[in-house]
Amino acid sequence: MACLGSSRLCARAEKIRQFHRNIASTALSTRSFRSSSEQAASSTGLLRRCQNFQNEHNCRLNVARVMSSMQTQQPGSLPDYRIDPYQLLEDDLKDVYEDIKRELIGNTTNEELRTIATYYFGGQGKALRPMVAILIARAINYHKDRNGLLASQRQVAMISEMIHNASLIHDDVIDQSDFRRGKPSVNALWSQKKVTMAGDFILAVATMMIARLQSDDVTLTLSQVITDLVQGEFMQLGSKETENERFTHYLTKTYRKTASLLANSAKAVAMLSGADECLSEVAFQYGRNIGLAFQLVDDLLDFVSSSDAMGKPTAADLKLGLATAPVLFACERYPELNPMIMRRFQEPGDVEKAFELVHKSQGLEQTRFLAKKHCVEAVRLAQTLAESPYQKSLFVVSDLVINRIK
Ligand code: GRG
Repeated sequence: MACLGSSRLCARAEKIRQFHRNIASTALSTRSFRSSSEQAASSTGLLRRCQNFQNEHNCRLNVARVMSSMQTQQPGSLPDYRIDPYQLLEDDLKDVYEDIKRELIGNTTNEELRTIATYYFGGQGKALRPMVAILIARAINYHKDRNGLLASQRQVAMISEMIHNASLIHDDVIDQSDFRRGKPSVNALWSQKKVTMAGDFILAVATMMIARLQSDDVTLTLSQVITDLVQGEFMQLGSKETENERFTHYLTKTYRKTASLLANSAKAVAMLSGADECLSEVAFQYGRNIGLAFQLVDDLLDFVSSSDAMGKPTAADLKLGLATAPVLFACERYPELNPMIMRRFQEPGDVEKAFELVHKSQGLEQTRFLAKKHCVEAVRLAQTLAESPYQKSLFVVSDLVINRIK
């Protein structure tokens, strides 16, 4: 796992430095960011809607904003960091999958259930969620003059990956996917009934692990993730009529399906560290911004990455009838996308036409721009923590998210 992360980071060291330079030269001062965002969103006003969304959904962010505004140094002016977060956390992460598998196997004697439930813990994933949870935990512990990682915080990192993989299993059943991570997806190998129950089993074992932590606050925080995931998936089944409603709907869905897990896991480890409300909020907002950026890049990669790199087919979202950020942005330049969005790209030629229009529009650039905005915000929040290798790694994570190719 650490090797995977390391080689990925090595290959991107230059990109990372470039990203810091880009941040410095484009988006970091509020004024220049505003003018750039106006450019990117042009006549559309979509970015303004995104900002409205952010305001509505983040009233609590004000605390973090006040804290971060006390910092004078901007992320763009930071020196380059050549830290590999996966390498830094090598000891913490190396047995995460083995420990998860031990928990799952220890809770059933049914061999087939064991095999299905452990199938996605084979080490092919990026382990983003445990990595971010442990990084935040260590950065916050350091901030509070406490070295090391609590066993309970490492448990949260494991629980986070378990909830993630349970949701992937259910998602693969719903979408009837054939491939994930370059392998046959779980539902391609076993029946839907067995696979769905295996997903439930992972969630149940994760719930036992949450109970063992004996913290009502952590239980509430992590339970919220599961309600968000389900609601996010439900939202994806419906469409909205107007462009305005559609973007708000998309961003709320994105928060619930992807960002909530990172945000609430970060908050849970902060609470276990004894963080007060302000500090827990910094952790939450860091995870939330990283999660939103991650999903925006995911939606972008669906249009530009090869299926080999992604380990699943490209333009998968369009084929599933989903209009993600690149399409929603493109729609402003090419309104003919509207009826296609409403019929969920069901008519012959819809997927191909929508794909072409997205590439002809500024939709991909606008999506990347919005993702960068969230990364910049994540870096700004991380800057409010005491300087440490873990804090610096939180900056690097934002680079990894924006520059990832798979
Ligand atoms: C059973 C908890 C539960 C939920 C049911 C199906 C569903 C409701 C929610 C689906 C949530 C989902 C699959 C969101 C997609 C998030 C996402 C971007 C996944 C890909 O993450 P990566 O690239 O995956 O980090 P790896 O393979 O690296 O682990």
